[in-house]
Amino acid sequence: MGDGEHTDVLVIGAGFSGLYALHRLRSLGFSVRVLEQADGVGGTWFWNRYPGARCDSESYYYCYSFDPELEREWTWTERYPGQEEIRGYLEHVADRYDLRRDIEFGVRVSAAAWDESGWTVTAEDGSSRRCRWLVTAVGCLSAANVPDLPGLADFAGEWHHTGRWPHEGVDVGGKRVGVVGTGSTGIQVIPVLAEQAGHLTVFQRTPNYSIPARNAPVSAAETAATRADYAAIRRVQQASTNGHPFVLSDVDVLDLPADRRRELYEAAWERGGLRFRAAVKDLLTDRAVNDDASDFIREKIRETVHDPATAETLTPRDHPFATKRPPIDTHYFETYNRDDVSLVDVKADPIAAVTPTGVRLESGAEHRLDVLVFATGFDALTGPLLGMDIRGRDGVSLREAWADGPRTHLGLGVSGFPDLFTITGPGSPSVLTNMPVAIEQHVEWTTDLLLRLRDTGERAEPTPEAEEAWAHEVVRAAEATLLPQAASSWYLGANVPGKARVFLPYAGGYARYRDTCAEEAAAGYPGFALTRPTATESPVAAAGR
Ligand code: NA7
Repeated sequence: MGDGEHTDVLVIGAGFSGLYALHRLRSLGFSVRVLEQADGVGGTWFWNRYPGARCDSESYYYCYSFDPELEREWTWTERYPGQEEIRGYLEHVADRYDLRRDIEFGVRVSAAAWDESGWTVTAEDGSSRRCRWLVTAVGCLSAANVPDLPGLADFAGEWHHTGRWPHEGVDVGGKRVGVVGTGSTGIQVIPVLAEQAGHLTVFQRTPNYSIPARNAPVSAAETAATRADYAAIRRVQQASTNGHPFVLSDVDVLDLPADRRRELYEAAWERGGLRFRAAVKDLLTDRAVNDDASDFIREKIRETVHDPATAETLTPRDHPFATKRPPIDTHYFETYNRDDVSLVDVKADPIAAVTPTGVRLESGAEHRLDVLVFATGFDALTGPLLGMDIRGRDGVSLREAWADGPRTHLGLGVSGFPDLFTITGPGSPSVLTNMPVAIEQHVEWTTDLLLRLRDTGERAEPTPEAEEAWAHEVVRAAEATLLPQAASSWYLGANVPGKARVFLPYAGGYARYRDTCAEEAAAGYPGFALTRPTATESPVAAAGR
């Protein structure tokens, strides 16, 4: 294994996507190697080890569905799986399907270049490998976004991005800790750090909505009921917009009398989590409905947070609920009632610099800190791909091709980059869905196409016309919702300075997307140019099998 090796397929990344791609491709007789920069499997769940890291999807459906035996043998312990439990699950999957023998750990891919005979993939250590088909399984939220703050290098304390949390943990006991960011991650980490730190200061730029998660242990009876019902649960997921097994409400909330509407919201608040969204019909398409639901959450913030000024600072008013990824929490708003927690509004008074002793705001106010935590998110969807120098036909780089924002066909392929497949790429529903559902569909669709290519000897490359049409569909789908109204959303690339403002995921819904992909396959892949290499070219596949 290693330098100079040659396989049918190289997969980059050993998270949910890479593991399933390896399993399925190998089962179909392809030679496959997975290159993973980390020392273990898990992808996002390998790196995000910050205190409180937990999935917002519920455990019984945040998992693979491809093998009923796997569903029967794995037992989840909590309603929402914590980071360690998810990593344990993926390690179990790696062992159960004997995947590790085809994974090289500690190999960080820096470049990939296509020529007429296939792909050459180069790692940071200088080693290179060849393949016919290149599959990126690099995740959507894996390129950490650390703000470029002057003085950070001279900070005398320690600082960490939540997505690169030290494996040995961080001792914050009794220390002055600052957290920048109040997205899903900040909302998870803040209550836990508040319990441990001497004093916690939260630097908030944009206030966020959050729904109580209502995490709890899963009882044996619940596990048994889920197992008995799994086939039906999976059917609901497959027919859904977001890959969650929730049946969306058909009640028009604005037609309800005030007391009934209140009851509906209160019941959804009590159930908690992402199910809150499902309780409100047309939440993401009807602004009046959304305003009403948003008002309810704003009221809950006022009820929960004792100090009215702090409550007001925490109250989101700049975007409709759920137009940014809606966080769910355990005692997030309650945390601001602690004497040892303070909130700083860095929209009103932005961070000017990090000093050796803490953070200085533009007003000159100083906050002394021992530990600074950046819960500042990710260069989403495009970041992990553009972090590698991927070059297609005529040496054109993906960075050049995507200078004005990413363009793909179905999120899975890019014109000018033959035989490259981007699992959960930009333009796929990925982050708008419960990820394992999207991942299984992407992997199965891609591997089906690879089977055809293996049989025919063809190359596959999206046509510019198909890419253009899909770009329009991505825009149309987003504009049919309220999602683009959140100006500071990472869905739009707005969180990364200089990033093109393009709506990144496909908002048309998982079920619709899956049907579109199925139609593409049934019609013989009209969105792809399927070409046979000329006699003078020597496809890697011929040598590789
Ligand atoms: P998010 O959702 O991108 O949140 C990042 C937070 O950090 C958000 O509150 C940002 O404010 C804030 N931020 C980012 N840069 C800065 C700077 N320079 N100064 C102050 N505040 C800043 O990332 P998460 O990790 O929480 O969640 C990512 C996804 O992971 C999540 O949506 C789930 O899908 C799982 P902003 O809102 O941009 O004003």
